Amino acid sequence: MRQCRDIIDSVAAGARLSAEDALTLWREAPLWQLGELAVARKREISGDKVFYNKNFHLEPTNLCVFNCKFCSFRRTPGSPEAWDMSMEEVEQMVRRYESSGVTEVHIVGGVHPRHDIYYYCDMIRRVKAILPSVAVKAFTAIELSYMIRNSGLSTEQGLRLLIDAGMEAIPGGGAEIFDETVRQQICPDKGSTAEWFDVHRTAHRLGIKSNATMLYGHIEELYHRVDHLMRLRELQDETGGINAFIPLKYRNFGNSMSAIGEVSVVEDLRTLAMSRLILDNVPHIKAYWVMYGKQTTEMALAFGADDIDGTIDDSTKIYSMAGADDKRPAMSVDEMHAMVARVGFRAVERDTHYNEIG
Ligand code: V47
Repeated sequence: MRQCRDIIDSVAAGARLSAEDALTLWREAPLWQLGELAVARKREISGDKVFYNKNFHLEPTNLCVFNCKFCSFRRTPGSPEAWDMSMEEVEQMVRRYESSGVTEVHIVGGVHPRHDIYYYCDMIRRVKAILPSVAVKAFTAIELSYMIRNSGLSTEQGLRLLIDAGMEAIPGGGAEIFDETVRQQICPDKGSTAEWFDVHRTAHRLGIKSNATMLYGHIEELYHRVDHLMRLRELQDETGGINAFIPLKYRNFGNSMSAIGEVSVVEDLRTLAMSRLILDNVPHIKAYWVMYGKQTTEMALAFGADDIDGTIDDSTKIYSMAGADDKRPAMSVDEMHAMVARVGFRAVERDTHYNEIG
């Protein structure tokens, strides 16, 4: 086994990490040194820029056929806290963003038992009819896999229908932890790791870029995180279709794994830095401010993140229901510029495809 010192030297010289070396580095390197290495790597890719966009989320329902143990969002039919928007309600919500300058809508929700792919194509078309220039980044791989199979189609046929309707990118959710034994414990009935990869690989082949996530800080061990990142690095070597990686910290309020607690901020920063270093072929590492809270996000910028997501405008409930600080998450453009400047970087507005705006 190589010494941590030697691994640090080879990473600084630009070498690719093996799984074994990554684990040693993750366990043993001082936090400040991980930050230094990760920021050096970030600077090679995005210089002094930190990206954000003007976006909102659309969460059409919190009914879900799956019952993931970490989820605080799902409700069962008949619950006073359940919602299931009609198409008219979806349109009403989207109309609020006419002339707002938003460039992206992120659509994600529960996996609805009855809606098929034609329903979701109709939803995308209605969104685009109201906001024609806004990019639709829609549905986790698990939602996609379910709606496509539910309609008797192959992954490719299903994705082609959604792309024709106006879907431009796929968000990173549903990845959780790829290791099948851990996945079996935290979300036993959810779509599998193989399904997640099938959807993303097929989308990349069809020219659609996607994000990838990892839910960490619950029952998994460090080697499961390394394995997760290695599987993503392999996919990226094969397709080049991943735009951004987003580590998602397990938040423990209001779900059946609450007793586990939450990992420390230092653990968050180590995870961000190690993600930047292992995923040497993924252009962007996103510190999702809604999940970390604004203060940790600010620190994340000194640990290799080059994206903070967007303005959000109080349109998502997934994290406020799981215990995030901001119960009505929103961040103005001025606030984002000030946050990024405090860390010594430059905030740059981007679109969904990372083209710079303005
Ligand atoms: O897959 C659910 C996670 C994800 C909890 O692609 C939880 O730009 C922590 O993927 N604690 C959905 N995490 C959200 C997501 C996402 C978010 C922002 C940007 C992008 C992007 C993607 O939320 C789920 C799951 O991993 N999640 N419950 C929880 N209690």
